[in-house]
Amino acid sequence: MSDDKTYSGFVAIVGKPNVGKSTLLNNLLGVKVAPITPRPQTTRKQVRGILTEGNRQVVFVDTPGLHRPEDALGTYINDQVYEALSDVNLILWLVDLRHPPTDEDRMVAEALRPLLGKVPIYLIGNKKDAAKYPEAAIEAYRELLPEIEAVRSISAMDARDVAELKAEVLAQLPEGPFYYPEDFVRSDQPFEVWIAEVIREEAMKRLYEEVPYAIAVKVDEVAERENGVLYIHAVIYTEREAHRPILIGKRGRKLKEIGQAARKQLEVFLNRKVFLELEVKVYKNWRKDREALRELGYE
Ligand SMILES: Nc1nc2c(ncn2[C@@H]2O[C@H](COP(=O)(O)OP(=O)(O)OP(=O)(O)O)[C@@H](O)[C@H]2O)c(=O)[nH]1
Ligand SMILES: [Mg+2]
Repeated sequence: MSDDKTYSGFVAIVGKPNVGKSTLLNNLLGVKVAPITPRPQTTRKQVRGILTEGNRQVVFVDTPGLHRPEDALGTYINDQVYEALSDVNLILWLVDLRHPPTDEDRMVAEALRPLLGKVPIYLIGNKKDAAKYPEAAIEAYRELLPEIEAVRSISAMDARDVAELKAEVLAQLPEGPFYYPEDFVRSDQPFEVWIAEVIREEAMKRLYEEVPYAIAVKVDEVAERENGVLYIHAVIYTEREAHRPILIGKRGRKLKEIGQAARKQLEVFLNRKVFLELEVKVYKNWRKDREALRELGYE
């Protein structure tokens, strides 16, 4: 046996919105690379997370939740999922054990069905910690795709469950070259995009009804200041004039809260002082417009 063999592969994490895909990705990596909120459709683009352990490297691909699209953004989101399913070595299909399958889970099962026999698919029942009837639930999900390769129940927030799943995934990898340098520890997202996602996460957590879905964040300046502070300017776009006062809040309180929370998160991750300036702009009906989507980074 030679020691210089390497093993590698792509592993897609798929499922309907809000089942805990990004939580699982972040905890598999031990670094937060994807935004997490209690709201469905938080993730909008694929996020790759790279994990290297010894001679094994896995590229996890976190995907948005597959759902019934209502606009151009929704279609874009679903396309991101279908794209992520091609050419992977393993698929982790996440479901929520707190309830039985819904139409959206059936939609995911239908998307996966043609891949049976071609790629191993693991059914991962998540949120075990909060489920009343986890055994009954996982059986109901298994029935959607009975030929599935393996079935597990986990809590993506439980370190031991995540470690076990990680070991299993690493053991599955075929022989192959590393796709990223060994010391590449985060995601493939550009720095500005990662910052924008942190801001969008903190904004989504503090907004209600359709407003969290109607925003997009773009970082347009990142600059080193002489005093060691990292200066960041970002714009929060929303699709309607009526959203502007909601985003800004009484006496600017809401925007300030969002900015403070995002700044704190950035400072912790970057381990340095950050000065974050946020601006709110209206971009009429951006979610319905392909061109606007591209401009806002969804391309
Ligand atoms: N109780 C419990 N909650 C969890 C678990 N995993 C994730 N959550 C919560 O579920 C919510 C959604 O988590 P996300 O990781 O954003 O889910 P997602 O599947 O990436 O969602 P989308 O990006 O919208 O498709 C958050 O409030 C998480 O804290 C778990 O194992 N147990
Ligand atoms: Mg997500």
